[in-house]
Amino acid sequence: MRTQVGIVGAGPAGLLLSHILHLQGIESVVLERRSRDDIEAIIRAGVLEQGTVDLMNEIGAGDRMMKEGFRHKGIILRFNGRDERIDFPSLTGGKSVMIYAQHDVNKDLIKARLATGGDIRFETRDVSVYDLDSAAPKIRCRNKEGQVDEITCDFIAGCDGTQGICRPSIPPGELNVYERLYPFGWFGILCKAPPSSDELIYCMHKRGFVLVSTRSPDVQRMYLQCSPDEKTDHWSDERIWTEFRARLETKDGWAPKEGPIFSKSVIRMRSLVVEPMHYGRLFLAGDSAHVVPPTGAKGLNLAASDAQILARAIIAYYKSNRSDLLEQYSATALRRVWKATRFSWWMTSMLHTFPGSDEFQQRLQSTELDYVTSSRAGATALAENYVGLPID
Ligand code: FAS
Ligand code: PHB
Repeated sequence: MRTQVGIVGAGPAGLLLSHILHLQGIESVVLERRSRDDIEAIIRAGVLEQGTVDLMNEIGAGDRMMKEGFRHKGIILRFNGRDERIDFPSLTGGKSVMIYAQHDVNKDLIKARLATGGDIRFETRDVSVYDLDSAAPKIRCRNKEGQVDEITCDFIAGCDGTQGICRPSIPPGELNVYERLYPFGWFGILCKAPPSSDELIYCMHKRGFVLVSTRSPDVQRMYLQCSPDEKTDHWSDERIWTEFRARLETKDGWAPKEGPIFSKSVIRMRSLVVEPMHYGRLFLAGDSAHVVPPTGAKGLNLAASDAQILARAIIAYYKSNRSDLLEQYSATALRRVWKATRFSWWMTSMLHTFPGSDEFQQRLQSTELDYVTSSRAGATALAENYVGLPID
């Protein structure tokens, strides 16, 4: 069969790209190895930048987000037992963020795609891509009935995440890989409890970082810094709450709202960027091209901005017979990717306790937090990066 754009991966990058193209009358086929239920249940990100919120509304997939999501106008930085708030609207000309879970974003996009005749093939196996440097790149795959399909495309979008097949399909030597591994991970929990705070708390503590986030009025998402190869079954609920209480302690005796924990997972922390983000007629978008530590809440949002930049270039190709935006796609996307990579590295470095860090290092980090929260220039730099930098 033939299509205009073959998309590998039905995560936020692939689904957004497919729907934006559809709204401009451009056809695509999305191939996804997981089931629809899996995609709609995945526990990942939870913060949407202003730009991602606007995009979801522009493409007509934002209604439930606007009803059920939580608009957050700031975050709290906790260090040395005290809280300092960063107010987004006053520092960014009115911008804010939305707390809305990634699996809900996926769910809304899949619904919007299927409601408009979208071709998403779940449980597709053995996907491979080839003839990438030809005018007719191809995807071979096995559908859930076991039949082999071959799809000839004008373009292939590699939206298959960090463990996908698209990036490794680019010949060796064609890509430069920039990577930084962090000597810690995040121990993430979901628990049945009321919110402990009206806004997210990013807490720096010598026992390790903590993030207090949320999902709904009765489901909370929290993370604590742990060793990169931590085992979830070594942590009883009581041990987890003891650690949260110890690290989140404030001078006025603040304590988290506790409740039964129904999900525990360990997230590894790394920064990774590959350049360029395309090879021939294969274009990488989202985690297939870059990974950021979640401290800056950028992963999902970068997938969205890549999809927007790539869609713009593909639309210009079909509508105005222009290929310059396609040629510039990698450079345009990478400018924003590196800014988000720097911000995520900076937040991670400022807020985590590095193994072997001495008193001097800890003083530097709390002084940086003191500067960022007491200087308008410092707070503005954090706020404008957090709510999302504009797309060039
Ligand atoms: P995705 O990984 O979301 O989607 C890629 C899709 O491609 C998947 O559905 C996969 O099944 C499919 N695929 C892969 N290989 C395939 C193949 N061979 N054939 C067909 N389909 C294939 N960010 C945060 O801000 N906060 C968090 O708490 C957070 N937690 C995370 C936890 C984990 C374990 C991971 C991996 C990431 C987390 N992130 C988090 C970052 C996350 O939000 C990503 O940035 C976001 O999912 C990127 O979206 P996509 O690029 O669409 O990739
Ligand atoms: C989340 O809610 O999952 C979340 C929020 C902010 C982050 C990372 C994760 O920086």
